Amino acid sequence: MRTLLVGSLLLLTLYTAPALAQRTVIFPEFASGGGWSSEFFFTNQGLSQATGITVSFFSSSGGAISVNSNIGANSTLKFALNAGATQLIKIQSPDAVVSGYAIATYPASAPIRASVILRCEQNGVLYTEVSLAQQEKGDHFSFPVENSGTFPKTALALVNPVAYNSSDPIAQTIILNLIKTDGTIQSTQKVTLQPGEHLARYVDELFPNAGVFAGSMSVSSPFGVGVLALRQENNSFYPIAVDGGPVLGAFMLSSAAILEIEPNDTEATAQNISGSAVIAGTIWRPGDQDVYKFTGKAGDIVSVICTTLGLASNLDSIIEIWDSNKHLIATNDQNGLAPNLYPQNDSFIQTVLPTDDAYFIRVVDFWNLGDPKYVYRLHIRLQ
Ligand SMILES: [Ca+2]
Ligand SMILES: [Ca+2]
Repeated sequence: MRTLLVGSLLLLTLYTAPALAQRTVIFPEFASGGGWSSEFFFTNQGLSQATGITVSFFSSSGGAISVNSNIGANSTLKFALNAGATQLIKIQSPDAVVSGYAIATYPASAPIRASVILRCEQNGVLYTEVSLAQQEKGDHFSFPVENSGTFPKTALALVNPVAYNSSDPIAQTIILNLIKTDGTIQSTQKVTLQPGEHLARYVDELFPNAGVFAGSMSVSSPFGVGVLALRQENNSFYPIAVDGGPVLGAFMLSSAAILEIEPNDTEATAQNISGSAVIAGTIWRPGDQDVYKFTGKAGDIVSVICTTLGLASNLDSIIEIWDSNKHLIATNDQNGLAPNLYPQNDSFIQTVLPTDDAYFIRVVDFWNLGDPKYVYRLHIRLQ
């Protein structure tokens, strides 16, 4: 359904934002100095020249870092790539250690891929050489975690890039869940990052009670973050594949579904929900909206899954959470699971409530369509 209509959506996008459309990707970690070096490779996979490509470097606090490179010294390096061409950017090592993250921007239509090789050498001995691919913007991520108290250790880096929210830089509270091998949640942590901030920690620093652990970590943010995971053995680091999707099963509820009650299309007619609940609803006509109201406290975590799994539904959901002042807290269209592999039309939000307030969850169809077959289950989990 989405695939059939992508052409018209693309035309709409081009019409509303014709010339300046850009794609932003992130490298959640880079380092140079003190034996560390970083080499970036940008390749134009397309058939025409791409101009105005930028890569910018930031410290852990989000300030611009000027780097010395083979194509010049600056905090933002700009270049063009002919079709098929590769640009190598080698950050030349200063004496002091410089670390942080990098953001690259490409013309939206240019198929450019990039990776960075982080290398650490001490007294002629190579300890670490890690190749990391560029990361696309996403709200949800997950990756495997192992913690033993000694080695191997899992480390992660999180970034709240200003470039993702350039019109209105905001602090973001990121939710980290340690999920056991049986699919249940061992523990949950909240990490707030100021605009531009970068944080690198071992898993057992973020979860001091992790103990001997094997499983996965699910990461959720309201407006997109950068996430990197590394495995450390003694002095060496190895990359861990970070998937651009959450672990959903841990947040499904098994309680009996409550039936949706229409009319519920506005805040005034919203259906009240107390505590965690599963709702059986339907976007029963084109333009239908279903609004649910709950009371939350500052710091509460709310997880919402809108799923059509097993329902033979045509719904392509979008879900949103609003506060009582009509301020959008979080929104999700596709849940981030790998495209072309899994049903992509379901939605997932996991977010921290900012204040004590009445909140509204709104369910709509992406295409503004609807009929009695547009059924869904809404799993609302408050903790
Ligand atoms: Ca409905
Ligand atoms: Ca409705």
